[in-house]
Amino acid sequence: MPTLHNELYGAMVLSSRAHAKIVSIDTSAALAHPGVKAYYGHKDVPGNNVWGAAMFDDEEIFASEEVHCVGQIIGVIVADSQVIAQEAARKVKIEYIDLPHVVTIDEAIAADSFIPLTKSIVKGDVDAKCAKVFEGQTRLGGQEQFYLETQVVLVNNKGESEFEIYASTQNANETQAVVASVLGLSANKIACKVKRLGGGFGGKESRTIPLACIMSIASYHTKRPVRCMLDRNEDMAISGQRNPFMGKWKVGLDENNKLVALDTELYLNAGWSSDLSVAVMERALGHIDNVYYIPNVRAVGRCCRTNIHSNTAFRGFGGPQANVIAETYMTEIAERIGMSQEQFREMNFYKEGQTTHFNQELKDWHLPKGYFQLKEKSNFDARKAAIEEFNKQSKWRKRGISLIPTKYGISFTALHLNQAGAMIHIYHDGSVLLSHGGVEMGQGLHTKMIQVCAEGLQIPLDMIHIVETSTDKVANASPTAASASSDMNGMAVKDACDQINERLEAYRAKGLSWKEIVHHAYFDRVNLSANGFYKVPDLGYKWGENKGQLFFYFTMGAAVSEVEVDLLTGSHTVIRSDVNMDLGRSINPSIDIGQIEGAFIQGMGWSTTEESLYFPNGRLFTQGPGNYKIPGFQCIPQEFNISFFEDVTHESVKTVYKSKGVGEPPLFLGTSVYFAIRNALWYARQENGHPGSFSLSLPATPERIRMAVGDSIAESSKLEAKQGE
Ligand code: MTE
Ligand code: LUZ
Ligand code: MOS
Repeated sequence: MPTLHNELYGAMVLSSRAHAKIVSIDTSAALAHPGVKAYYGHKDVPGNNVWGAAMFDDEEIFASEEVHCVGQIIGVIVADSQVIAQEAARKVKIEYIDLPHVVTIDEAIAADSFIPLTKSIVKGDVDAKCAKVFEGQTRLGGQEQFYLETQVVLVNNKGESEFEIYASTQNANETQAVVASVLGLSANKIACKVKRLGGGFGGKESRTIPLACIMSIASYHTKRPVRCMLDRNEDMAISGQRNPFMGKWKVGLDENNKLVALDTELYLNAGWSSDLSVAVMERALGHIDNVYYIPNVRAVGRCCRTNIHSNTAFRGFGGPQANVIAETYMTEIAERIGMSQEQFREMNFYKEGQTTHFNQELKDWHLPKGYFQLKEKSNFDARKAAIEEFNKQSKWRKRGISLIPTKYGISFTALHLNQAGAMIHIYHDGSVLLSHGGVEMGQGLHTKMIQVCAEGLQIPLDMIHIVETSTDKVANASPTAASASSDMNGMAVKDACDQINERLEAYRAKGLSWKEIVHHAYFDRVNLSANGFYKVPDLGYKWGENKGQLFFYFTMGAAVSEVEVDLLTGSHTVIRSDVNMDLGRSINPSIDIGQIEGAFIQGMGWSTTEESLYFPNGRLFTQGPGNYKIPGFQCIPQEFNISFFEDVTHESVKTVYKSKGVGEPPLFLGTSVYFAIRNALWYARQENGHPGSFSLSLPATPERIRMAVGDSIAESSKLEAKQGE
């Protein structure tokens, strides 16, 4: 956006300590810097200095007495330009007294440092009799969202206590609400507007809000527009990442190797504040079964409070983390009982009509069908045999293959968020201005909403325009998240179309063109605007009671990946990946294929090359693209095939045009690359005298792969790799 008249820039003053008492703040040198207008801290907050993204208000906008992580915001320097503001911000001198801190999940457990809300799902009796019992532990790391556009906010103080906020947020409504609270104003004075995002991936579901509040405070006091766009290092250090997880599991089988019981404790690293972490844990608990029927389950989830940036939503939101833990216990148990991976999975698949551990009946359960379609299409059995042959011939290069399924529950686990609104204005020339509650972040939501509107009003796509998402067009919108935005906003758009169609019915009956209809209706004084609304029906899960529906439906799919691993360097190449998914009746297959590809690559990056590391003092080590490796072009599978389930019904799916949410569900399937790498390592270990099962923490970086080969070189240089949490 072009610079506004009189615009200022805000640069944050950040904590350099993981946990400390603030003794003094000296801003004199910073304020003496030419071009600097002001410094604002916690004493300058006109309203409430405390907020929270979900269940707890446990975050200060500006740290007052104590800091809880490196990068926590203490104050803001406002200046004429970005360079001046950043330079001056570095001149603010802060004295601290250090306090004890924890960085990892293990340290938090040892220090008993948890967010005080433990969630659990219990069904049946986990102490039921089992023929065999297996135990293990799975660890997986965080992930930086790495949207191309970093967090950015521009606040315009319009006078008369009115503020306009342009923010890179997936959550305009909550931005409006929290800014109002922080400024001590009512929500009707604050408008938050979003044109589009250069990617969000969950990282802008809540973590843009503090930035919006701070720029609003600066704009409030200076009475001028204030902007801030984090640079990449700042963004990575302070705006939070995917929650790392650790899962302890104990799994019981009957004498025929059917799953009988799962007893599991999940831990996530929340960082310094609760943010969305408890909701992430709820979703994780609901995905710990993946696609397997387990009659007796006890799943307990605890969120560790640590002294790192506050971790947050990232595409999948705890679902992929739980699915990884599930597929790890499936993989390791298959190895321990000496059964083929595929056979052990297939015999434990849910069947139509069975209920999950959260007591939801599976309807239109086509996972087994789609899985077998993929197995056949990808020529799985023949390729597996060919890999065995290849591996017999090749000592230092091994190939591996995996076939990994998933199901993903669509709905916000927080009931109230499952609502959406839309607004349609038809102008006298027949053109339509469409607004809905969702944000466009590259996922194609606006395109789909225009399609729904065009279908609803029976007019061409090019007569409809969406300008932006704005809290003054659609109020109380939920975040654009949980892959539910097409479903929910689509229904709200359809509702608005239905209202208008009812009013225009008489004109349509006359066989008039659209322009004529609108023209006549206008002169007859017919209301040509409509406000659509939708609430997702049937939901209402009760935690603790384990009753009521948690998800509206499930999106499901499976992936096959084949890799070749260089055992000497630990590097790998993805030879081929195939994905087969059930997306109902897709509104836009091109967009959906793009979503599957993008999510898959992100899941692949998370489970292979992307590793967040911290110094023991709590500072993020992997703070830029130089030492945090997202997938590049050469990482993409050399052959990459996407398809949809064939020949399946969607009787129970009550969404708009029976389409299904797609944004997050395929992400987990990217870990099929990790499981293929693990499979290649299994062959290597057999040869190197380490038959049987083994654990491989995620991500499978070259270092971890190399050390897992089990050859004499690796054995003689064994150093425990530091965990990614
Ligand atoms: N695709 C692109 N290109 N950019 C994004 O930021 N975010 C993902 C997914 N696909 C994202 C994306 C996430 S985290 C979610 S929840 C969904 O899109 C949200 O949009 P939807 O509800 O319209 O699917
Ligand atoms: N956000 C949220 C989400 O607040 N609740 C959810 O259940 C959710 N699920 C996926 C992604 N974001
Ligand atoms: Mo997506 S993690 O629900 O923004």
